[in-house]
Amino acid sequence: MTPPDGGSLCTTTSPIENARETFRTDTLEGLGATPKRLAPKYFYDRAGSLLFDQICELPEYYVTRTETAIIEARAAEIVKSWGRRVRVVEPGAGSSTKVRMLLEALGPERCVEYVPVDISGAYLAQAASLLRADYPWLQVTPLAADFSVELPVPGAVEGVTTVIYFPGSTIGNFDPVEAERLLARFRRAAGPAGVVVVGVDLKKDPATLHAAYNDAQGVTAAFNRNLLVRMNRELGANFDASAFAHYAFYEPVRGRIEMHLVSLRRQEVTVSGRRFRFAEGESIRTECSYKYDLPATERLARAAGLHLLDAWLDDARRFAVLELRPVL
Ligand code: AVJ
Repeated sequence: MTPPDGGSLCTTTSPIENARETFRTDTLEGLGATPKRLAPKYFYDRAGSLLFDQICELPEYYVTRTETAIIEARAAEIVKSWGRRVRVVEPGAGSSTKVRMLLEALGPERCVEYVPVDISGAYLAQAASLLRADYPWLQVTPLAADFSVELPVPGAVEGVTTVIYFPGSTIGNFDPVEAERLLARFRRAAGPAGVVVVGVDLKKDPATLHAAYNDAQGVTAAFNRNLLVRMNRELGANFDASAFAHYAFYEPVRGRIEMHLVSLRRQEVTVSGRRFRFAEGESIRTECSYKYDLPATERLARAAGLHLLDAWLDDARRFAVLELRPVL
């Protein structure tokens, strides 16, 4: 018998199989589109996450270093207005040292809970146990979810402020419409008395931006090409990674870095049993990384029902940590 919704009778799909199927569907759709594209969230398999950690250490990649320095210098000031009892929720929690500085600034007195949110349950469990070991007083409640789709944070206890902490300029990966939706989702998850803290990379000299995505050691190139390796492994694809060039540039009209993988020859590739043709010089866009100025972040926040309460910048104004609050 066919179920009424026409779906499959087999309902026992593991989260891993589920994630694999979403990767497959998104990839086939993106490679079938003109121009070809892939979603940057798929960079972060195990190898990709390690490569990203390496990117954060590169001399050209000022982003992480700058944001970390801002948080380190201003943590006490940043957490000051968050209320007496605080729950920190971190969508896309990385192996981040940044949130640790905030948790420490809050201390056991004020910090009642930390909720790391990540698609990968395995990753989350590991991150949670590391945090529990370093902060025995901290209640860590991992949440497995794709925050770009939903952020199912349980309602806060009365008297506890929910802070949605979204560092790293990950917001830059979302186009303006998606970024507005994402911030509105954060506002709802934080609740009317909540706080949304976002790290954004700022517009600057294009040569500095260009260098940050074209490092001399080729780590960013390896990070970009790893997506091909991942498709080969997880989707039974047959990409020849050496037949694609890493290409990244700043596009000043939209104010974004674009990363591409450019086919070095005419070729045909099979992904999950489907064939895709590449002309010589044809590209797959793998990432957009939007850069903001402060007025643009204010407009974005407003559109999402938030207002800019405070902003912390480094002296060179390369990066901003924004505190947003719901417009009541
Ligand atoms: C994690 C999205 C902030 O856009 O700078 C780094 C990812 N891509 N180098 C960024 C990235 C290439 C990064 N974000």
